Amino acid sequence: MLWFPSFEPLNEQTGKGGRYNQAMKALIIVDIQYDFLPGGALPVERGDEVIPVINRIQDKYDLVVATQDWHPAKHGSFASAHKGAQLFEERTLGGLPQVMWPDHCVQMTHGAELVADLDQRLVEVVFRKGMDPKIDSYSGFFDNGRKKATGLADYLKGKGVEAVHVCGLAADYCVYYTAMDALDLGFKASIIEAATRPISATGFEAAKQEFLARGGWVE
Ligand code: VGL
Ligand code: ZN
Repeated sequence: MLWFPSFEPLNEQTGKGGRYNQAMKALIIVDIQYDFLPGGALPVERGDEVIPVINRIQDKYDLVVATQDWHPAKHGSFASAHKGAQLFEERTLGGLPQVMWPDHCVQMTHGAELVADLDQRLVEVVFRKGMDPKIDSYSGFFDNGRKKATGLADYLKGKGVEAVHVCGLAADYCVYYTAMDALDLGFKASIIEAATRPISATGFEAAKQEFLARGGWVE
């Protein structure tokens, strides 16, 4: 007979057995890269302050993963790739609304590297995003058109993760979109406010309301 550990009955006393993977909670550390820190190409005000906070909380999770914005030069989200575009104005890219960002997180540049002060000892996998020049990718799960998955959802589900806690930069873009997609994918999801900073404070206030209304929590 084919024996598989997931068929072991759950022992209520020890908590052992039962499903192959017990309910797990994961920390997702979003885009802690030099370009998002003060002095970087797309700086988030006081973005550096989240790093010691993130380092302190990592060991409270069963699993820690990170994301990395990883654009080719001349990525379609860069204002420099569009004739006459102003920084931060809204245009379109492949039929989707697109903010015209300064060049940032260009592959193999210092600005794209994960910050050395981030303790990576517990980070099991780094999921890269934003490689396709024709579409931006705020969420760690999918590109903005949801055409391609990064593999993060399958990875987390394969590990038995039920709840994700999202931190990092920037609160109103990649953190928010990652947390919203997590809810859509059936995870419980929170945003850790002390461990994130926004590009726009008002943008993040609106994002938080959307996230709470969708069933997320802010801790
Ligand atoms: C991000 C804008 C453009 C982020 C990435 O990490 O929040 N924001 N690319
Ligand atoms: Zn980007």
